[in-house]
Amino acid sequence: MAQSLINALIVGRSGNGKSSIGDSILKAKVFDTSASSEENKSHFNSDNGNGFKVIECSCIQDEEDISEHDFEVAGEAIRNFENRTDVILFVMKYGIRYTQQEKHAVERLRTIFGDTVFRDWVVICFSYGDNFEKDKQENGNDFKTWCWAQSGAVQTLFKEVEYRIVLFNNTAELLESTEKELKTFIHSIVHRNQDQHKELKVQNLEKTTRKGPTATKKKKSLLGRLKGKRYERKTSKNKKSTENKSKEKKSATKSSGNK
Ligand SMILES: Nc1nc2c(ncn2[C@@H]2O[C@H](COP(=O)(O)OP(=O)(O)O)[C@@H](O)[C@H]2O)c(=O)[nH]1
Ligand SMILES: [Mg+2]
Repeated sequence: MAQSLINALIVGRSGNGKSSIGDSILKAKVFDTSASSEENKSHFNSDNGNGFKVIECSCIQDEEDISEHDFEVAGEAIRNFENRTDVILFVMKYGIRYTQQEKHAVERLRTIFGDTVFRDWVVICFSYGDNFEKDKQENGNDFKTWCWAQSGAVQTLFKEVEYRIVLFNNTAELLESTEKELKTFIHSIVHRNQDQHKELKVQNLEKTTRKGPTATKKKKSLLGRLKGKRYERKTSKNKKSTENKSKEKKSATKSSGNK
């Protein structure tokens, strides 16, 4: 670990700032922040020596139904790290409400990597730290205070990640203090997972993307599972959440500037 790069998988909803946080961490403009992409983007910066290899992973899509492709994208990212992922950076955007879509993204990560993924692997990375600074000038609260002050589902999520939460202002150079904080959180994750011999794995689908005589059969069985009973239950739940989503959209357009 000391000599090798930290393998960081960046996930989150499109537009939340994954590419920008990737750039901030690598201290270089390498990701494309102008477009969202279906493909994994892998980068590291050997010049500045800050020790990260970063993959922007597009396994979280806003679509109601999860697809086999989402699992494959996640699996491919992990293989790109030669099956040693150190941390998942789950990107959220400061200044927007914790909407159904955000919850949906959280659930999707659990579906792909397992129920304990947040506790075991995630550091939450907030983008739009510049907006936070503006709010701070008005109310004087620092970021930790803001995190503790949140309630409901987002507070539950914060607890689940044991308050491993880092704020990024991607419009400015990465602060030394931010980098240090991030690395401290990552090291705690890495040490615990090494002690417990844990490896990040894609649920159910691990072997299905491997080429081989059984691959087709396994793919079929996965599709069966996705379309089968267990999945139907999820889908009907999702349908409800879509209804909520549209209700929410309506109310969001009515109220502006909510945090
Ligand atoms: N003001 C501000 N804009 C940001 C910040 N982080 C990302 N953005 C902008 O948010 C948009 C989406 O960011 P991007 O990194 O492409 O998100 P992605 O789709 O998750 O990869 C881009 O226009 C970024 O310039 C930030 O910290 N502050
Ligand atoms: Mg991007």
